[in-house]
Amino acid sequence: MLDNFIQQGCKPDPFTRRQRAYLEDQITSLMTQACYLHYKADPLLRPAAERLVKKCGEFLKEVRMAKYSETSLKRLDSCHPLLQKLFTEVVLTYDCSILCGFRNETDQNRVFEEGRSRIKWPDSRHNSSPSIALDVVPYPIVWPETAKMLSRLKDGQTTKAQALYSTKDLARMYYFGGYVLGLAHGMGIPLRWGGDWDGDRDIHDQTFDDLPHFELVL
Ligand SMILES: [Ca+2]
Ligand SMILES: [Zn+2]
Repeated sequence: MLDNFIQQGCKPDPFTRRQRAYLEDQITSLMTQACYLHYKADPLLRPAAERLVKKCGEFLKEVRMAKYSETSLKRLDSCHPLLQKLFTEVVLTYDCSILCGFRNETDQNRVFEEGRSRIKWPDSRHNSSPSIALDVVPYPIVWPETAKMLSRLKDGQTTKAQALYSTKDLARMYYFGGYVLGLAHGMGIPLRWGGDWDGDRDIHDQTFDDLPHFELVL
């Protein structure tokens, strides 16, 4: 069964979560066997065992990375290797979508005009290549615009349920921000978040919130 999966390849992400969990189990077991061979068996077998461990490691990485959509992966590819390392790890335990990595001149100046960024090209951390900033949100996404649109449908009256949903969604952003910061700290990756720019754990001391925004402090 595993061979069939390997022959099919894993692009673009044909696995369900259950299949992925199965694959990870199988590969981990293969790696354990290969490690055993490597340390206990005839030295002549060691190169083959080492190759198997390497191949399994690469495949495991690919299977894990496939949890992002192709669009998210493409955006992640435009980012600094440390951001790639961190967010490859994040998605394993917290499903999320990457909205933006590198941003070109047109896009940067557009988000400036729209008030979504305070910075014009080429001064944003999204403007270096590879990008040292990344915008990412927990999955599934509920845009504030969607909540507003729903409320307009009710003659401008936001229902209690909609208001609660919108508030909870904001809470999810803070939950995710804290989670990512904690993981980055554990991995020794210096990270700044748009929900607490000065990193003093106080989220009420800033005038501009950019909750999906994470950047490396280099
Ligand atoms: Ca702060
Ligand atoms: Zn950003």
